Order: sequence, then C-alpha cells, then structure tokens
Amino acid sequence: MHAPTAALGRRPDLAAELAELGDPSFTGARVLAQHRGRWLVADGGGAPPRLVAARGRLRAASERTPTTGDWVALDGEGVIAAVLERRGTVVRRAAGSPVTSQVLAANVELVLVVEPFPEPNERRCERIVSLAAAGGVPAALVLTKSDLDPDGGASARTMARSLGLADGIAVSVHDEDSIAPLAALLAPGATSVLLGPSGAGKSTLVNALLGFERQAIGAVSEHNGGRGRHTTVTRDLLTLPGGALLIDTPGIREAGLWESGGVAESFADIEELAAQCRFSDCRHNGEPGCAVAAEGDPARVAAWQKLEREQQWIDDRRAATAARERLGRKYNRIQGEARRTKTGR
Ligand SMILES: Nc1nc2c(ncn2[C@@H]2O[C@H](COP(=O)(O)OP(=O)(O)OP(=O)(O)O)[C@@H](O)[C@H]2O)c(=O)[nH]1
Ligand SMILES: [Mg+2]
Ligand SMILES: [Zn+2]
Repeated sequence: MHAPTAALGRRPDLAAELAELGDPSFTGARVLAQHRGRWLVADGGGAPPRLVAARGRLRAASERTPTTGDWVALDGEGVIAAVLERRGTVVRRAAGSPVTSQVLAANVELVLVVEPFPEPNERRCERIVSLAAAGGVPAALVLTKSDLDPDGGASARTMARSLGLADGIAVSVHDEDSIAPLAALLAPGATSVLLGPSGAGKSTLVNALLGFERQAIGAVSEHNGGRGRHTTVTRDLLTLPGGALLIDTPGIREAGLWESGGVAESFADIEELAAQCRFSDCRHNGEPGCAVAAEGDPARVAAWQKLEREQQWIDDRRAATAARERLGRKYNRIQGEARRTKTGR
C-alpha cells in the first residue's frame, strides 16, 4: 500500500484508518471532483488522477456519497469502498428541500467567504460564516473586484471585524500585489474552499493563484443579466504552486442553515450582549434594559434573530424526521417479530 503524500493534503493517520477497515487490499485516495456516478481521485503516488466508481450504497445521493475533498478507501478493483470520517465539513440545507442536506466541502481547514465589490453582501457572508462555524471550520473574508472600490482594503477589514473574523482581504486580479495576502493564508498542505455567489470571481481568483487558466470564467454580461448562470458546475480540488489545496465551487444562491451551533458561534458578539440584558428571558424586542438593542448593530441583530429562528425551524424539522424514522424502524421490528411468531420461526 502506498500512502498518499502531503501533496493531497493533511491526513496524518490515514494508514491507521485504512487498517481499521480490515481489508488489506484497501488503499487511500482523495476525491478531486465528483461527476455523474464517477469520482476523480488521486492517490498521491504520482499516477495521474483517474475516474472511479463507488460501491452501491455509496452511490445513492445522500450525505454519505463521496464528495470533493473526501478521503476514501479504494478496494482492490479501484472502486470506492468507504468514505473516511470527515473532519471540517461545510454542510448546507439542500436548495429547495427542508429535510435534506448537501455537503459543500469535506475535510477543509479554511473557508474563504467570497463577496464581490462594488456591493459585497454582509448578510450572505453571515450565513456562510455560520455554516463554517457549524462544521468547525475557521473562515476568512475575501472581497473580490477591489478595482471597483477605492477603499476596498478598509471595507474588507471593517466587514471582517463585524463578522468576527480575523482576516478580511480585498483582492483584484488586475492588481497582482493584492493576491499575495490571500496566497499567504493558504498554507502548504492545508485545504481551503471558496464559497460565494456566482460571478463573484472565484474561478478567476483560482486561475490567478494557479498561474494558468485552469478554470472557465464567466463573461461579465452573463452575470449582469441576473439570471444567476453558474460558470463552474463541479467542485474541483486543485493544488496550488505553493502546495496549498483549494476547492473551487459553483456559486451559492442559497446558503440554508443545517447543523446547529453555527449561528451562536458566529454571532458570539451579539450572544455576549444578550447575556447582559436585564431579563434572562429577554426577547430583544423592546424590553427595558436590553443590551442587544442598546449596543448591537441593528442590521446584524436582525440577521441574528432571523438566523436563530431559521435554525430553530431546521432543528425541529430534523428532530421530527429522526423521530419518524425511529418509529418506522420500531414498527418494522414489531412486524418482523409478529411474522416469526406466526410462522413459528
Ligand atoms: N473588475 C474585476 N472583474 C473580475 C475580477 N475577478 C473576476 N472578475 C470578473 O467576474 C466575472 C465572473 O468571474 P468568475 O471567476 O467566472 O466567477 P465565479 O465566482 O467563478 O462564478 P461561478 O463559477 O458561476 O460561481 C468574470 O467576467 C471575471 O472577469 C476582478 O478582480 N475585477
Ligand atoms: Mg467559477
Ligand atoms: Zn435583550
């Protein structure tokens, strides 16, 4: 078994994880992209990436399906036999469905929250930061097209501070010097993912970091048409010249919340104020002695309340679905027992 090298990212205990699966023919690989019923994987052994299939139960679309960034076990035939435990994963509610989720990126160490000038949308950033926090992944703000705003750098720092993020950088692909601070955030061997709306310039940035035109770029007119055309259609894990790994993704239209805990963490500033309200059950809706109303930024407070409500709703729906499934299993078990009793088996 050849162990993947750091060229594919950090997974220090990969050999032990594979051994635990109990099949000596298994080898480790990383998913670089997901295509229809096929996955592009690399094993770090120097061989070119190849398209492989997956065993039956992994093929059905679900959170268990191999996705870009996953570490997987390939069996002796080169088929994906298992998806290894995900560490640092961004999961959203699937667009248009209240009860299913979609893994946006697996095994990432940094989420780059991308918004373009001239009008970066802080509310959309808050959602993505919450998703990252829910998955245990730190985030940094990247405001693109800073050539369209003379105060880009200052805006990026201000917005990052408001979002509770350590890093906020403004980049323009027309200004080579602006790319360096971003490149510095991408450590060799670490995996990052670009998440943001279509047309924000994610792929353009990837190409600038790569130094060649790897990713297709959308025409300005397509995006200005407001039809939300996605230029990038697959999630692609790419290796940058310095050895950092970066996932380019299709634009996100909706970043629906999913795992709980992310909102509280990403709005820690407001939560802290809420702890100082006069009444412990303060709803922050005009009560006397409300620290949130007195000191919180109104737009951010409103966003916090909206996301808290959304998370509550999702948590309730997920709990109800889980209860239904438990009940279904219990019912099946009772039916099975009744059948066996009747037939005397
Ligand atoms: N002015 C300016 N335009 C840029 C910059 N970066 C990207 N663009 C333009 O923005 C448009 C969209 O760029 P893409 O890289 O395709 O955007 P994307 O985020 O990858 O979009 P999807 O793949 O659809 O998610 C293109 O026309 C780019 O030329 C920049 O720094 N400044
Ligand atoms: Mg793109
Ligand atoms: Zn209050």
